[in-house]
Amino acid sequence: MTQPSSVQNSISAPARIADADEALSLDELQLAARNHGMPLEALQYDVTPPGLHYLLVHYDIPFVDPATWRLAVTGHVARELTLDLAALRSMPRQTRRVTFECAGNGRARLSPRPISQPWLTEAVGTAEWTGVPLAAVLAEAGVLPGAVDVAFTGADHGVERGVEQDYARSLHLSDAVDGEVLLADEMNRAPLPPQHGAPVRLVAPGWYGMAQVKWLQRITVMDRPFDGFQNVTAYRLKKGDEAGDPVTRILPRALMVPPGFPDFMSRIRIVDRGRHTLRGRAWSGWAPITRVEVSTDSGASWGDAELDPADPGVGRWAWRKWSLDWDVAAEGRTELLCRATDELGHVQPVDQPWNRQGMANNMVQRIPVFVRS
Ligand SMILES: Nc1nc2c(c(=O)[nH]1)N[C@H]1C(S)=C(S)[C@@H](COP(=O)(O)O)O[C@H]1N2
Ligand SMILES: [Mo]
Repeated sequence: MTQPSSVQNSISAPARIADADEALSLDELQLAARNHGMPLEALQYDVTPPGLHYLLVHYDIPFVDPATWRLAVTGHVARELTLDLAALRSMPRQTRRVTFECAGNGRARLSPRPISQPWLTEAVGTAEWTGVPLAAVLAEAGVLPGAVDVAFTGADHGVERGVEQDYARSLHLSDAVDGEVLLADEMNRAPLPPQHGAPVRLVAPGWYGMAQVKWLQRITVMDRPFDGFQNVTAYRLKKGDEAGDPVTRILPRALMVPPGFPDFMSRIRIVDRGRHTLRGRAWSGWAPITRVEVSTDSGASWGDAELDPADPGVGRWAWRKWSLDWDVAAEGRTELLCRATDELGHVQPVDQPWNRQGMANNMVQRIPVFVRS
């Protein structure tokens, strides 16, 4: 790559940590303006309405013509395949309702703040994805003995910390063929919109967003571990310069629809005295949600919310609805908190689980509220 050396230096620097009192920069604002969250009032919907699902794009949204698009299946397989959209769509299809969350969700609230896409807590959304199970396409190609990883490459291209690349991520073979992963060409029963990966993306239920490769053009079955940037350098849980553990499945999180109405600038909620039903959603990519607790006194005490019965028609990958009645007597300020627990016993922490890139941080949500008389 040829670059003026000043550009080269600034873009190849490792991800930076903000100084203690450092404000958000224009670079962070630029990312935040491109990559939007889901307004939390949209937690009311079972399936996030079009345009309200969060969005994250590392580079540019590539312009892909569905008529000339091809998917190559290559590498450690018996038969290399090249599929056009019609060929892919002619295979048996499935639909899954899946909650996605970006691994960087909550990053902007960390202290010190890792400098990257500055998410608050809104990097989430739920959609119905329709497509062909990845396992069926891999079976058609015939995975050879000795395969370990399957890499997925998108049509988007950029440079990240000095490394020029097509966006690519891998799954271990066992995760790729578990029957849950889809090659999806429809979102909410309509063709994928450009920003969500048209014409075809990967949908790996339960995994953080980085695994959901958009604008998919190549699937490479590998007989050695994939060592691409997004697996080996980005998306690692680390405190310093060590390699760190990979970011994988979504840790539990509960979010609440902010009650009352907001102050325009501070977003502080104004609530009247009396009875309110607090509502929200909770999810985990590891196991079903078993408990949601809510605090209405800034974390001093917790009560159990009621979980809506799980709908067997929906499957296990979508968020679960919860609610709790709140009788508000005292005027003044308080904070509302909520936290989820899953069947494996993962509980959301009240204190921040800090790491250098601000990944998989599922610290509880806090909603400042002013109760008026
Ligand atoms: N090709 C490609 N796929 C990608 C990305 C990307 O930048 N390029 N971003 C990933 C990340 S980090 C997230 S969180 C999800 C976001 O999916 P969405 O924008 O459809 O919500 O897409 C993933 N897939
Ligand atoms: Mo992400």
